Amino acid sequence: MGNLTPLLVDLQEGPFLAQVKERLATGDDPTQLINECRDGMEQIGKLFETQEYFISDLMMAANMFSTAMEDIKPHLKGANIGAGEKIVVGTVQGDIHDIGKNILIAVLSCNGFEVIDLGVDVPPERFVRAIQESGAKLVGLSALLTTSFLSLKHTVEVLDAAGLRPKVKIMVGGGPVNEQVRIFAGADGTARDAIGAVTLAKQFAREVA
Ligand code: B12
Repeated sequence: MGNLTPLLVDLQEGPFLAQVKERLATGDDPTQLINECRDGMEQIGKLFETQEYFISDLMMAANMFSTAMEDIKPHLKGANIGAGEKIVVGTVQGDIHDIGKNILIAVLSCNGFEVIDLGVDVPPERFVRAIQESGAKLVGLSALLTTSFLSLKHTVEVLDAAGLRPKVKIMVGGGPVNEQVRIFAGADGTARDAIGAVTLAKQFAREVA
C-alpha cells in the first residue's frame, strides 16, 4: 500500500492524485488518506519555517490537498442519522487557512449536520448575524495562526456581548489549538481532528436539544 505523505511533501501532483484515486477505488479508508495528507502538510509547514519551502510551495500543496479532498469527500461515510442540527462554521478574522475547516465541514455534513459555512477571515459580527438568522446553537471556529488566538477570544466576546453566549456551544480547533487555547478563548470544547470534532458536536447537540 502506498503512502501519500512523501508525494505531497515532494509536491508530486500527478502521482499523488493518481494514488488517491487508486486507493479510493480499492476501498481504502478515506480518513487514513486525510491523515497522511495532514502529516504531509505538517512537514511542509516545517520546511517553510526553515525556509527550504516558499509560500508558493505551501499554495501548491494546499491545492493538491484540496483537489484530493474533492475525490475523497464522496467516500466519507457517516451515520447519516443526525437530526439536521445546524452548526455555523468559519475561520476567524485575520486567518485564511481553510483546508482543515473544509474537512471538518465535509465530515459534519456526512454525519447529518446542516453546516452554515461562513468561509475564511470571518469578522465576529458575521458569526453573530449567521447565528441570529439561522437559529443555530452550535458554532465551530477554526484558526491556524497563533495570532488568531486573540481573534478566537474576541469572537467569543462579541457573541457574548450580543447576548448569544448562553444559547450556543462553541467549539474551537485548527492546527495549534489545544485545551489551553480553548480556555483562553472562553470556548466550550476543542478537538484535534474532524472525527473528534463530530463526536463533540454530537454531544453538544444533545446538550442544547
Ligand atoms: C497550507 C498552509 C497555508 C496555505 C493555506 C491554504 C488554504 N486554502 O488553507 C497558504 C499558503 C495560503 C498559507 C498562508 C499563510 N500561512 Co500557512 N500554512 C499552511 C500549512 C502548511 C498547512 C495547513 C493545513 O492545511 N493543514 C492541514 C489541515 C487538515 O489541518 P488543520 O487545519 O489543523 O485541520 C484539522 C484539525 O485541526 C481540525 N480542525 C480544523 N478546524 C477546526 C475547527 C474546529 C471547531 C474543530 C473542533 C476542529 C478543527 O480538523 C481538521 C481535519 O482533521 C501550515 C503548517 C501546519 N503545520 O499546519 C502553515 C502555517 C499554519 N502557516 C503559517 C504562516 C506563518 C502563514 C502565513 C502568515 C505566511 C505568510 N508569511 O504569508 C500566511 C497567513 C495568511 C493568513 N492571514 O491566514 C504558519 C503559522 C505559524 C504561527 N505560529 O502561527 C504555519 C504553522 C507554517 C509554519 N510552520 O510556519 N498557509
